[in-house]
Amino acid sequence: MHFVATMSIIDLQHTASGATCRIHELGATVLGYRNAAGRDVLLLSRDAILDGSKAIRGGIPLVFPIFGPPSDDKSTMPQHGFARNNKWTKLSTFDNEDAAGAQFQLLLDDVSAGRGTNNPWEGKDYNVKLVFDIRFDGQSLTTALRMENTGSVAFSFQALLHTYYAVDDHAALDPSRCHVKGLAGYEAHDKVTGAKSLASDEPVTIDGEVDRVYTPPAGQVNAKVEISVGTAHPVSLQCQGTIDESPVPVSVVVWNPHEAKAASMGDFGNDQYHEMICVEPGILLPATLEAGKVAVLEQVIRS
Ligand code: TA6
Repeated sequence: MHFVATMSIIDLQHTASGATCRIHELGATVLGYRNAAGRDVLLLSRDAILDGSKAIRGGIPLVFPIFGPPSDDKSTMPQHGFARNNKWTKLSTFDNEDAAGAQFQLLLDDVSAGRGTNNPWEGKDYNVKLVFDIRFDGQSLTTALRMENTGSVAFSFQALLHTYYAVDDHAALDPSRCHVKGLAGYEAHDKVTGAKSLASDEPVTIDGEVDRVYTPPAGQVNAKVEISVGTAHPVSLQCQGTIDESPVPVSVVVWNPHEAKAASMGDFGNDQYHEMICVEPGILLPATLEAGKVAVLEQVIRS
């Protein structure tokens, strides 16, 4: 049993609207956001492990510096990198008329889990400061991951906000009540079948295990999608990414594990594939951050 640092959960309220947000120090993972209408917009697995020993299943896990498994199979860095596997430091919280929120930070020096070996993050060449800003009001939740290359050499990276949306009424597999609009024209890479195709105007629905990376067409940078989540009003998602203040393309991953994969995840309720859809914006195309430069990935969720 490896030592697990004591970690806490921070509960925030936006007094003016009554909206609330809950954040875990592990990975600065947003566990939940309840809007002014009292709806829980995000899904946290009922079996999520919250003792700090494992990345949290649900809410908004932060993915950095890699998305998916390492491209070099000699690297032992875990899937989705180290940002979500380490204790972040809460720098501040706020609650005013307009919004409430918090700021968290993770320095590479404080990364004790998930750096892995046989990869350039193992040594002292790379350095990074991650700052995560959370801001919410009665109808919206904004999360922004700021990555600053504090080292002396450039590094390549991927970054993604792995957001789990709650779907009401167990309706995730009902195409009329759960779907994603706004990905027409993107290139869809289906990680289940390996197929690549041009996404049509048809909404993306959950008809089995769905694990697709949608890459925007040339010239498109920001992502703007609408997510139907059962009986509630659709959620709108806008996301932008910048490197050294210049916009970069934002890809969008849509994932639902469906029955078999849900049953194979010990930290996920076997039936919970009926009550969630992941819509995950990220900087996934090859990206390099020069020494001293800053990248930002920001999503605005309106419900
Ligand atoms: O959401 C896309 C994805 O890469 C899926 O392939 C699936 O692995 C999911 O992330 C969850 O990954 P995790 O490492 O959190 O179990």
